[in-house]
Amino acid sequence: MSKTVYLSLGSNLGDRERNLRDALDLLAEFGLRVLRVSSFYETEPQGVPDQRWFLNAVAEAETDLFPKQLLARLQRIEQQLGRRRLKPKGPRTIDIDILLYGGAAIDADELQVPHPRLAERRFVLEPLAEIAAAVRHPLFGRTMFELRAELRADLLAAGGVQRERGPEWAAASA
Ligand code: GSY
Repeated sequence: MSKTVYLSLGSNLGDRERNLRDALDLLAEFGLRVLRVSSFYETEPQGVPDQRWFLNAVAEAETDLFPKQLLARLQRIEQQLGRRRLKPKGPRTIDIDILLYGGAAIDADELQVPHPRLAERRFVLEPLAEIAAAVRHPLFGRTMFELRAELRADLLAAGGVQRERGPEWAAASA
């Protein structure tokens, strides 16, 4: 049975916008139906600060793939786009994370869903709340709108996030 999934996409190497758009195109080729895409957000790097800002977005998609199949497809997309990771938490061509897989809670070595840092990442919550405000976190029971509003003040201050391009980019590229 098909599931609704939410994916986080981020890039801070090369042509970041091209990388996000190519990844979104490849999702459709790899067994997902992309239903909605957030605006693109220019975001301050979290973790390792001394690197270029990221371009981040969130996509809502439907898929019949099981979670680990989905993870494997996303990793193939990252490889196809020439993902390079020069150091942990450092610059990367493209990063695609599974944020939510329906209402599932998965705690395996290679895959944790909901994404364990979803509720503390402004670069995730800002685009996620834009397209899925009423969706509830399967473990915390809070909506994405609430989680976005409840982000700790220090994280808000630390994580610069600016809406860069609205969903109209999709029409422009059609
Ligand atoms: O897994 C996410 C990669 N990543 C990002 C990101 O996508 N955006 C921002 N702003 N900071 C990040 N730090 C890491 S690691």
